[in-house]
Amino acid sequence: MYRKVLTPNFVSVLVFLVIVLVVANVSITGAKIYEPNNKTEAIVSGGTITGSVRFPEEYPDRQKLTITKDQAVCGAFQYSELFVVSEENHGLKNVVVSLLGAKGKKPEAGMATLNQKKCQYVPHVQAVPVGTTLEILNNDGLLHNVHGYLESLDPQSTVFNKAQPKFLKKIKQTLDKPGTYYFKCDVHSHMSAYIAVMAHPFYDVTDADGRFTITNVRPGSYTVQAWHEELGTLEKTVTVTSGKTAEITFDILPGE
Ligand SMILES: [Cu+2]
Repeated sequence: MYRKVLTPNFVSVLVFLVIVLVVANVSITGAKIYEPNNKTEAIVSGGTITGSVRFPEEYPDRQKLTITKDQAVCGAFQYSELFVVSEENHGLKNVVVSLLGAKGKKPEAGMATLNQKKCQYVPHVQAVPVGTTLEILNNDGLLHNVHGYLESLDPQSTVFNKAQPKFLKKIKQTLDKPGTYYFKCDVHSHMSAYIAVMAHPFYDVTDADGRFTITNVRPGSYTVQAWHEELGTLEKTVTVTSGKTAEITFDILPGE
């Protein structure tokens, strides 16, 4: 039987397959734009997009939130995280910056934390890969109620709603859909947080100077979106070149 299988026909099919594989490999190699042209050249990676979100003119003051409940733990007031603006460069913190329609290796999901500290969610804004397991912590020694929504605070957008009494230090929740999750505490109405859940790795959240950096972007033209909880979205287009850094600034003008 074995001899019969190894007929000239079988051998020619085998040779044909080997040729196909060799040709396919050559064309795949040819399509890899990040490969160096020769061995002395460094491997060229994608490009970088960096920049800031800022108020070029007037900017809002940091608001004070009056607290009416559990003041022994939470205090009488808190500074709002809504508009945290750098006095140095007028940069705006807590803005999610991402590439629209970007395709890339799906980021690996891991763990993230949303802490409840003195009746405040920490951090106020974060961005994580889709599938991330969120650990919601409660070390305040009092009752919170974590209410999670997707994309809006419409009651119909509820994705989970969990009471967290003082003895329940940790709740786990998987963020399994891309989009922006909104968090409110149903016990303390001033508490809010946002988590942008991403299906690609091209995003960042602005720091205290309003700055962001997105790395390893495949060369090409993109729309970059900046999202802020109150201001909504701003968009800019950018062209990314291999190994280079493109700089963009989102100016928030009066009325925006
Ligand atoms: Cu609460």
